[in-house]
Amino acid sequence: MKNKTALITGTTSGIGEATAYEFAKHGINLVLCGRRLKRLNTIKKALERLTNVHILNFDVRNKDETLKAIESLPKDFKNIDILINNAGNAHGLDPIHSGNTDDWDAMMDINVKGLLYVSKAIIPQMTERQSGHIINIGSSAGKEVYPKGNVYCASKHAVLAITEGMRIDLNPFGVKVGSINPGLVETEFSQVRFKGDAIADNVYKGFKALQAKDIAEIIYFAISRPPHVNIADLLVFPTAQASSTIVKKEF
Ligand code: NDP
Ligand code: 8X3
Repeated sequence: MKNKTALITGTTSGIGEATAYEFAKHGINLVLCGRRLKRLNTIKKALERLTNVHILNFDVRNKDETLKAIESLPKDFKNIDILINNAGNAHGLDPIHSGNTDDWDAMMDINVKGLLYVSKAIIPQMTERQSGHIINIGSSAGKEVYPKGNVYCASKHAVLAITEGMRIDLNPFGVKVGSINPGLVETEFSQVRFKGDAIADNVYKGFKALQAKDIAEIIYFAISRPPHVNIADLLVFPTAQASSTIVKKEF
């Protein structure tokens, strides 16, 4: 994996940040992305002891900003071997009849369109070189719709459809495409979903949720398989979780 370069979106917290740490341990050159520049700088400083790190500070909702940021990569970071499309989040948990349209826009713009913009900026160099690996972070919510999950679940179902589409279209070029689909992972996800409301603190109480590092290790496993092996689609739950709505809690 040494001498490979990975671009990971959403590296300022949670799964993306843990994946950056995991990749750095294995000497993978990193392009860290996110909106919170201060955090990007802190993580860069920590990881530079292990590998080469470059920061791209952009909002995936902004198409021009996204394309320009990726276009601006310096020579040493320009060839992206591994793309981890991780940036994303849920906004709100409301029944469809009282959902907030700004929340809907945010989820579709970030989770679906943002992922497409980043991919659009990077895929041509992979097809040109006839190599590359793209992993899209979907969700158990992309396989199963749960009450009040409506638009978030739709956005993650879209991620899975896009992953399949990419795998089919990029097959002739030898580019690997797969998705990793976690259940409940204890990150800033619920703080964002509930906009800082105290309800977010209860989401991971009473059971051992997945940790960001658990998913980061699985992502590293996926990208470090031999050339003929592609992990196309992986669903990962904490042991306490059986489906989106069945979680064994012990209080
Ligand atoms: P976090 O909230 O901890 O991390 C989300 C990351 O996405 C942050 O680094 C954030 O960076 C980035 N991000 C959000 N919006 C934007 C934007 N507009 N432009 C650029 N970057 C953005 O959550 P997780 O680590 O849990 O989430 C990572 C992925 O995993 C998401 O796609 C999520 O849907 C998925 N997932 C999470 C699960 C969970 O239970 N936690 C389970 C299944 C899937 P910044 O704010 O600095 O821009
Ligand atoms: C995150 C998992 O169940 O909170 O995608 O939607 S869930």
